[in-house]
Amino acid sequence: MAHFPSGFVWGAATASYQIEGAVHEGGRGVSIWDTFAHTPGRIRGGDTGDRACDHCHRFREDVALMKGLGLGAYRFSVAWPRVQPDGRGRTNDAGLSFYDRLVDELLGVDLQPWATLYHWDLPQALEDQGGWLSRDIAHRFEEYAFMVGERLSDRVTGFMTLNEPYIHFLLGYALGNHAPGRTLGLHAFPAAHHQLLGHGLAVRALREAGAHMIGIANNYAPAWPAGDRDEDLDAANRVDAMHNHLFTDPLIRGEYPALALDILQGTDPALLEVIRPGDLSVIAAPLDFLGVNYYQPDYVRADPTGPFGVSLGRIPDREYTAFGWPVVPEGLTQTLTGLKARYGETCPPLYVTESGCSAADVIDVDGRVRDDLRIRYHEAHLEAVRDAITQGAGVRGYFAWSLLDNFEWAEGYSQRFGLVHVDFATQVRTPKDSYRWFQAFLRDQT
Ligand code: GBH
Repeated sequence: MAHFPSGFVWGAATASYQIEGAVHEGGRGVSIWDTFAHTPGRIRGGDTGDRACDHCHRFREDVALMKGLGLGAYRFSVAWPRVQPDGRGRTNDAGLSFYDRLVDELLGVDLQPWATLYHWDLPQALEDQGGWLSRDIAHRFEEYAFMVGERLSDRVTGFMTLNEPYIHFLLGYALGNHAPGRTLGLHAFPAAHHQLLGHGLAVRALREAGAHMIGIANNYAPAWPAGDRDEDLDAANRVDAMHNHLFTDPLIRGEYPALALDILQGTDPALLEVIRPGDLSVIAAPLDFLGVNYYQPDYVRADPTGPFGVSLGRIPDREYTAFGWPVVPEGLTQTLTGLKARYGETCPPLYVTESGCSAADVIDVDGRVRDDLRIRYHEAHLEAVRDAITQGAGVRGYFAWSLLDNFEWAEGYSQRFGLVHVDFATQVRTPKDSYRWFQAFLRDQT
């Protein structure tokens, strides 16, 4: 495979609740994911993140694994309840110290730390006060962002405010398959707006705290109509508005997409009252980069019974991951060039902040972990990134999801996304074939 531009950032990504464990240690508060995972019936197999990859105790080993792979960067998330157990007021110094040690360990071996402030593990105390449905939370997030920024901005390369506000809004507040498990349908819109408002306030707070490279990690999916009926084309436009544009137009253009406003207005005109004068200029705080998490296109059919009048289907005739998601690398090219086309000169530099797949591992008698699907997956998606660069989308980095097999939310430990296999009973880490492949690929890049 041809070479990537020099200075291209190569990394792996993880998230706090998915790997850290140590949920009762170091003064950490309870998060909505602790509550949700301990509610019977929510997570496959009754799994929880109580121990996960025990990363809090094993982070040195995990950093060494990344170094061994040849990566130059690591995207992790900070657990809000570890740093501020009640989501307001008191800082928990032991929690901040953990991230201090992690960052120093990374710098010690020349890995750039990239920190996400919020990857869905809200302090339960804030959920009890309305969570992201309540406007106050945006200010709580601002305060928390400043706290983390003050402590880490002298050493962290890139900050991301939120991870995938769309997925958090949709699965957490509209459909309920993620924490906090609310099923409000489009009446969950305040959770979208308040995340965006919190993002804008946090960008400002991080800058005041000395951060210089600030972005967000959004989930993107090109909307593909499943048929050529006009209804399906309309349905695809609605999904594009609600999934992609709703969480990006405000950041870059300072306005909500008209189609999304129509859809919300049609659901309940009162929903738009959460947007107050001045909010959009806060939300549009200048960004240094835009993080792109990509998995697959939305394959859309008109369906009056579904949210925003659509249902999502499965793209036919593809290779499928262990999750059943189709492998569609050209959707990543389309996403990256689409962002550049929509926002033009105002499009911030792009980083792929997540890309990866779940694959059933085949473990040989000698302990070798074969995951050919994952190798094909990353190979094809890297080629897709190169195509986007050739077509003029400024892409500056690629973070594989994920470093380790981990707690895959509602699927518990049943879906494995890691370049490194984790035996959850013993916590033994074993680099998979994809790890070796990536290592060879990176060696070839220099
Ligand atoms: C990311 O979310 C998360 O940031 C990360 O924490 C997580 O572990 C990782 O992805 C893997 O899941 O085929 O119709 O069911 C990704 C959000 C939502 C993207 C579901 C793919 C599939 C839709 N994903 N979507 S469907």
